Amino acid sequence: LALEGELHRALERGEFELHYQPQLNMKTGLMIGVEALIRWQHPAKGLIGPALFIPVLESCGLMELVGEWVLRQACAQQRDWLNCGLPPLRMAVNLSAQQFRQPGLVELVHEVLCDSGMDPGWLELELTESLILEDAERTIQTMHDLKKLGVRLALDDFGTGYSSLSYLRRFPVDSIKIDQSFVRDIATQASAGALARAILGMGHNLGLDTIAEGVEDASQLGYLRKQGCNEMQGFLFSHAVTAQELALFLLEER
Ligand code: G
Ligand code: G
Ligand code: MN
Ligand code: NA
Repeated sequence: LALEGELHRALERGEFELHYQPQLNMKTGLMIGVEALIRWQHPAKGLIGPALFIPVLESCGLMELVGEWVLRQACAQQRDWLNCGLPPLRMAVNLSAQQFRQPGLVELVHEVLCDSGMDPGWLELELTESLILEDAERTIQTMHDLKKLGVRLALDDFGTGYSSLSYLRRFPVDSIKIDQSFVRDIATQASAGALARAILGMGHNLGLDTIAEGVEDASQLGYLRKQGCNEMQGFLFSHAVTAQELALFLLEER
């Protein structure tokens, strides 16, 4: 496949970049973290989003290499901002199910933390709910191994999978991310609102941080705020931006 070869070259030539989407603490209004999102700066086609190339990376066996690059880049960037005197930010990195199952993942995360000098508590790995379904015992073991490194674990796209709620007790996660699909319809569809409320209540009762994703307008913000949601992410606040733009946001904020 032509795209495979192009992706190989993209990695060699440094055409991948990370953009960072702010996550806000609604009590203080301040940025508490960012989610790192990969893009491909294609020499001819311009900026390409991950939905178009991550599946290809996964099917051609390149995801492991690119995933390592993402992790290294994200941790180095977090340290860089700190070194510039900016306040510490949580750095969230997405891991696909395939990446989560790759041999040596825990060792890799450990190595990247050591190499970057990043405090592990500021790294959050976003995992998808589908992992839980596939091989729960092994997943729990890997999660515990990752927790021993001191990193945070988040369940991404929460509510869209089929995981039994009772599993949530057994998985050592720190936070859950309410899926965009519920947030989108939250103020207009009773069922979406009810689901979001239930997830917030459950998160609260289990002592988990709960962040709403895909917040795009003031009515969604208002609804979520009323339901006690303290962390939000979405286009209402900011798209994913370059590292330089993010540093400017932080400087303006403080
Ligand atoms: O940034 P955007 O909304 O286009 O991302 C689309 C999808 O790609 C999302 O599901 C997101 O989790 C995923 N994604 C973005 N960056 C990464 C990455 O670095 N690694 C993995 N595994 N997935 C990513
Ligand atoms: O699967 P994951 O949650 O990692 O996906 C993150 C994706 O969601 C990114 O591609 C990001 O660009 C996108 N995203 C972030 N905020 C919003 C938003 O407010 N609205 C929409 N439609 N997409 C968003
Ligand atoms: Mn995510
Ligand atoms: Na998500």
